[in-house]
Amino acid sequence: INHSAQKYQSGPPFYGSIATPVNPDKKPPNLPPDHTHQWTVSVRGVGENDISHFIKKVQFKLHDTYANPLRTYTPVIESPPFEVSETGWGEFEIQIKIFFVPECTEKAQTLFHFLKLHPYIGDKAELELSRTQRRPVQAFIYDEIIFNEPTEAMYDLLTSR
Ligand code: SLL
Repeated sequence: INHSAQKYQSGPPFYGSIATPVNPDKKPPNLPPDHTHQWTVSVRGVGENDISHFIKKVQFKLHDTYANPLRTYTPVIESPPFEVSETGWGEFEIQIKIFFVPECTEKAQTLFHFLKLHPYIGDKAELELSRTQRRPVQAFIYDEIIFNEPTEAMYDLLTSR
């Protein structure tokens, strides 16, 4: 039994989005006419670092303009990364709420990600190239989840991988 753990920092979750302008010559069949981009928002561990063993579920809350804006992913059913792929026309903030397994007595934690569809490129020629080549626009960041005084069951779970 390990009583020494005051704090446990998990491997960083890595989350964000990648968006690609729709190619007008290869439009997906059911694409609404005003949808200009395809995108995916995801949350995952970094490299070997699995985060799914202490996650019960992940909820992504999309903008209200989407049908069923709340999308839920459960590790026991779906395998990681937890992600949502959609099409759309606009940028907005996505709420990513992470619920932990019952061993962990922590409350759910919420991350916020601003879905980025358009590149921030100052140089006009570069911006034009990015558009004409339909380059993907990525916005990912690392965060950390810190468990203060984890329960013993949780500590065992976290350190068993
Ligand atoms: C705003 N930032 O504040 C914008 C909202 C919402 C984008 C952007 C929905 C697609 C659909 C979509 O792309 N929403 O029709 O399903 O006004």
